[in-house]
Amino acid sequence: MVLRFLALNVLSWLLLLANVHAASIIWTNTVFRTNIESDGITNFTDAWVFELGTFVTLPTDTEEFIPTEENRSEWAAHWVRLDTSTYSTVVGLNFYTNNTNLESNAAPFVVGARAYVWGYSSTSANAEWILLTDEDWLYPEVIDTNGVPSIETTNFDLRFNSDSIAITGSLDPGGRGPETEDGGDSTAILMQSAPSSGNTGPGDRSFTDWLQQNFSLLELSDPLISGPLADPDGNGLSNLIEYAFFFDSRNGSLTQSESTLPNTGVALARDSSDPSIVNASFIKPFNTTDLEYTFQVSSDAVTWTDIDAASLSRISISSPFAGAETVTLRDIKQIPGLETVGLVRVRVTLVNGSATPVIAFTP
Ligand SMILES: [Ca+2]
Repeated sequence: MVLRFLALNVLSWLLLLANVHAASIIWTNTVFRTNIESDGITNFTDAWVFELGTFVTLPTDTEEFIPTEENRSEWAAHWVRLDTSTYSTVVGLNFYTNNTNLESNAAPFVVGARAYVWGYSSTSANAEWILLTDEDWLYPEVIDTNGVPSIETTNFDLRFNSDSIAITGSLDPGGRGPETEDGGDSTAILMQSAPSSGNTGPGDRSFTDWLQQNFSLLELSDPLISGPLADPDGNGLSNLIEYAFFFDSRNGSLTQSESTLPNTGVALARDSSDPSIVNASFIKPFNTTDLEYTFQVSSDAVTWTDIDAASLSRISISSPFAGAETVTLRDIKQIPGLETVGLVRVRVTLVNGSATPVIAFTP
């Protein structure tokens, strides 16, 4: 036991050393409480997703953007996410939680910017939301500790008996908090969500939302910078591809799917249960409103065809992390022409109303 403890300690220090320029933020809600949807009956399920972020004022706004119940149709376009947590009902914990490292105070996560937690049901037909904040939830300063590990942690805790507020939805709707020293009333409801009334949610993103969050007003007016097929960061990936596959628009690096998404967008991998089977997969945002994805195959890199109807049944979708979907085409060697050698790519079509659809391909 002693050895194990020491080993873990060394590991923690290594982790801290690797993050000397980061501020650690732990965000969570009080556990073992009840959280319900607006009908007063349905408990939050594991399909609930919580995002930590902040709201930005866009170049097109005439005044500072502050989220209110009245302007909720505009929230999604102004939202910038820092971290995501799925909600867990395991053993009745009933909580969201994550520990994220803020790497810099670059906008919008400047010192003192207000943090918000936006929770939503990702499955409910009449989607439910709760938007939480607290006057103490302010983004901390990221300090360069000059090689000395920083162990300072900022906590954004959602509790009874605090200054936290729900901008939509409500906290302690039954008035049965605050908590007492013996744990209080364990049946007290901490969070109750509200119907989102068909508004665009944080997971529902359009190409326009993505552009507004990544480009200035001047850049938005220049199609050579912000057009769907433009490549302002020169990484060989168009804006459309970067939007469709979770790339960062500015430095060509990958964003939150970094550990699992290859640079090409499509990954070929042997099946975990049967190494003779080769699967093709890609990761996409789970709730974009204006994209169509189609697998295409080729045996010679010249002629590309959409996968046949028989192959469509071998597509499966899973969730690698909150807000994302992995789309897998299983056993590509079963596709005619690909028995021994072949290539797979994904065609992405941007469908935005009356405009002509824009098409891009993964490399
Ligand atoms: Ca690019």
